Order: sequence, then structure tokens, then C-alpha cells
Amino acid sequence: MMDGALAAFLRFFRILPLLMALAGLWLVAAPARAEDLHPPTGDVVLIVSGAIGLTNVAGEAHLDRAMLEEIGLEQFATTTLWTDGPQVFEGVSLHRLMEHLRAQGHTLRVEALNDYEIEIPASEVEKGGPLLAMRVNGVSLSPRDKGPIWMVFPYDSDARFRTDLTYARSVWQLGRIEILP
Ligand SMILES: Nc1nc2c(c(=O)[nH]1)N[C@H]1C(S)=C(S)[C@@H](COP(=O)(O)O)O[C@H]1N2
Ligand SMILES: [Mo]
Repeated sequence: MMDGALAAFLRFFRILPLLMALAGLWLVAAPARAEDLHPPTGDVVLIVSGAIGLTNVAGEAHLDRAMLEEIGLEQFATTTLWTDGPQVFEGVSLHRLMEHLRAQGHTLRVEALNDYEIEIPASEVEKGGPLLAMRVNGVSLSPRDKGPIWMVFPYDSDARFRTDLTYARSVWQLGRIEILP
């Protein structure tokens, strides 16, 4: 009896370094995962859900303005059907956002705050294509003026952006993108 207890005690000490190594690994790995996409601190302006590799809230990516700006701002000037004269749009490239969140799907369902929604094939989310604009001519877009996010295309740069399909994809008051497989 005594021998058995002693043997078990000694066995525990033999695997103790392994247990400590595993605990150490967990301590290092757990915070690193949490840092991949930190929780939003400001108002959430965009929720991305579905087939993405980075999430922070309930299996979705909840993004505030600062988080979108951290991904990288881009801008271009173009005229649009809905504005007078050339406008400078500034925001995050949809292509870049999809890369950042490690999106895997083939279709994006883009949803506005007002129930409008439309699907876009992932293959058409190209560099130099759709921009999630947060500012026009340096001024933040408010919800009453097509904000907080307006998906615009560089309409002036190529005739393929001046089609009814692209106009229909120019979703304003954009609030959510679901990545479908
Ligand atoms: N939020 C939102 N974005 C939208 C729409 C809409 O109803 N709501 N309509 C889309 C469609 S179908 C087109 S053709 C263009 C142009 O809409 P307009 O003719 O009302 O200017 O905006 C697109 N973006
Ligand atoms: Mo439309």
C-alpha cells in the first residue's frame, strides 16, 4: 500500500516538468490568440460574420472606426450618380478587409441598416475595386448622409464600374457583411 502511494507520488514528479511546460504554452498561446482581433472600444460601425478567420464577439468581427482605420485607409476621387462633381472618398478597401479577417467564402452578402441587401461574388472584390468609405472630402459620413459606411467603386476609372449591377452594389448605410461559403 505504502509502496503504491510512493510510486504514484514519484510518477507525478516525473511528469511535473511536462505539466509545467503545457501550462507555460497555454499562458503564451492564450493571450496571443486574443490579440488577433481585440474587442471594440468605440461604437461598432461594421459587423462581419460567416466564413472568417478572425473574430472578437460571438464568433463575429465587430469593428469600430479606429479598428477599420488601423487596417489601413485608402482614398480615391470620383464622381457618382448620387453626388455633384468629383468627391474624395476615404475608407478601407473591401479586398484588404477580407484579407485582414482571413475571409474564406465565395459570396459576400452586404446588408444596409435599412434592410437593403445584395450579394457580391468574392472574385469581384478586387484591389482597386470597392471601398468602404467612412469619409467624403474629409468629413465623416453620418447615417443620415449615407453613413457610417458607404460602399463606393471608382466609377470614373473604368466603364465596368458604371453598370447597373455596380450601382446596385453601392450600398449606403452599410452595417453588416456576411461571408457565405
Ligand atoms: N442602403 C441602401 N443602399 C442602396 C440601395 C438601397 O435601397 N439602400 N439601393 C441600391 C440600388 S438597387 C441602386 S441602383 C443604387 C441607386 O439607388 P437610387 O436610384 O435610389 O439612387 O443604390 C443602391 N444602394
Ligand atoms: Mo438598382
